Amino acid sequence: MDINREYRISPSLMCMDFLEIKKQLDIFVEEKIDYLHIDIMDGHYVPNFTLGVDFCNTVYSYSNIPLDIHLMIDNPENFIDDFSLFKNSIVSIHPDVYHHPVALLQKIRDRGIKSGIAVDPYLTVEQIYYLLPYVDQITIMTVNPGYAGQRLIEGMIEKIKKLVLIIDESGYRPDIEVDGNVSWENLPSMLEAGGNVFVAGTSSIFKRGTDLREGIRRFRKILDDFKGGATEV
Ligand code: S6P
Ligand code: MG
Repeated sequence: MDINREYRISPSLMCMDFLEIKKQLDIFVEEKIDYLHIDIMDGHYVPNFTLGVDFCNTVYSYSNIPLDIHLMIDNPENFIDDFSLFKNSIVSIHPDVYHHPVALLQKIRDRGIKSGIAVDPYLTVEQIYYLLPYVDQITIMTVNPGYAGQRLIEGMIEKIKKLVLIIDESGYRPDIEVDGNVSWENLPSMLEAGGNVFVAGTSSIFKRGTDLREGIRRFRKILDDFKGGATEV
């Protein structure tokens, strides 16, 4: 894997304290957070509802931080235009939800933003091989889509390693995002496996009792130490 990879933190905004949104966005800006991970759920594809286009608009216009939009919805083809308005941002679809994912990914890139796929725990990395030319980021779901606060699904670290192998062989260089239970305990093995973008939720920076700024700095230090060759936490 490329040693010049960038390591990024993408806080999951569904885990925010919604009574303190502005304060937390200020911290993200001050701490130079790379992405804001926004989970979009429709109550059909996943059994939950979360955030929507208005929320994306509000946090993007206030913070100017690129959005990492994770669509967990049926009929994503109807909503690409709505979610592709944010410069330097990325829109990810679950490829198994639509008959022609290549066309959808092309459509996202045609809007001038980055395209991504989120890979459900049951899918194999071989199943997404032919999507590699069309994606800037691959999100390995390490929990079932739908809720924050779940436990890491067995086998998913192994899957990240397998993904690295097929990516290396392909010559494409998408980012590998890890989404779900990225805890202080799990982060080192997710890094070792080959992830480089990490969704930070209730397992780390939004953990009860954690100071958000300190949590981000602790997270960043783990990434920096890893990049610098040290893997100790
Ligand atoms: C799950 C969603 C995720 C969660 C994230 C929360 O459907 O896609 O992005 O928000 O996993 O983090 P944690 O640390 O609570 O698992
Ligand atoms: Mg997500």
